[in-house]
Amino acid sequence: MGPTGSGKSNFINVAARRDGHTVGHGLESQTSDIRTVPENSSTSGQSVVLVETPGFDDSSKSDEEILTMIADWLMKTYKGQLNLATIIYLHRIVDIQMSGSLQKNLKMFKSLCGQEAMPNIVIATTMWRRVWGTEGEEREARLKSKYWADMIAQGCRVERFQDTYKSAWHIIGHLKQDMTSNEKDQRAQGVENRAAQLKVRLSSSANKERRGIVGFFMKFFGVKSISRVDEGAVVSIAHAR
Ligand SMILES: Nc1nc2c(ncn2[C@@H]2O[C@H](COP(=O)(O)OP(=O)(O)O)[C@@H](O)[C@H]2O)c(=O)[nH]1
Ligand SMILES: [Mg+2]
Repeated sequence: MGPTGSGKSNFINVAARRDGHTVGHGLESQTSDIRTVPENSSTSGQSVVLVETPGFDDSSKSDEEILTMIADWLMKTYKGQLNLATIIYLHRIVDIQMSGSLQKNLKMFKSLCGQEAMPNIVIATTMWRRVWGTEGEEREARLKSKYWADMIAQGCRVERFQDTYKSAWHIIGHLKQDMTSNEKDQRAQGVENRAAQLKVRLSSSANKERRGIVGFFMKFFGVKSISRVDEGAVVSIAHAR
């Protein structure tokens, strides 16, 4: 998981020894924007499925659609035969600031996975070849102490992706024992509850944003009050000018 451009496709291509041209390989599937690639673990030979989910900044979909997609996938996986071994969250070390969009991605990711999943989570930083001197290390230290501290305290690992097959499998790590079906049920239930809460939060912040736009138009057109405000009203005031 991770924002668009954080290197998710690249990570999977390196871990599965695919170059860009073999995407769409017979065994791969890409349904509803979730890409799955079957592969064998480099260490144990166990069969593994590498999964790429879209980031919360996909311009073709709303946050709510992406949330639903990822939550449904997580629930289905917890309830199914697969064992969700490692969740990797990618972050580009070249990013100078934690922009609003990066913060939102991280917040949604944390809130959706929940505290109990933290020991299975690895934050992996990408694009180390594009930073110079101690720039990357300093940025990593700041991220660890400011934005990732709570996750680290809850058992999440932080690693650097060095763009190699070996590094990818080091990050994926030793595959954990299967969870009991009871644990899996609890995880699925947790995801369902948290996704529902997040949807409420998303829709209330969308409403706040809408009120913000209405307020802006009222000020702009010198309107003191509007008794019934909806998006249509704002559009017609805008057109009347
Ligand atoms: N140098 C470098 N480039 C990367 C790395 N990961 C991704 N890229 C490049 O960054 C761009 C976006 O990566 P991509 O894997 O498509 O990101 P996604 O949107 O998260 O799937 C592509 O042009 C990649 O070639 C990395 O670890 N190092
Ligand atoms: Mg991608």
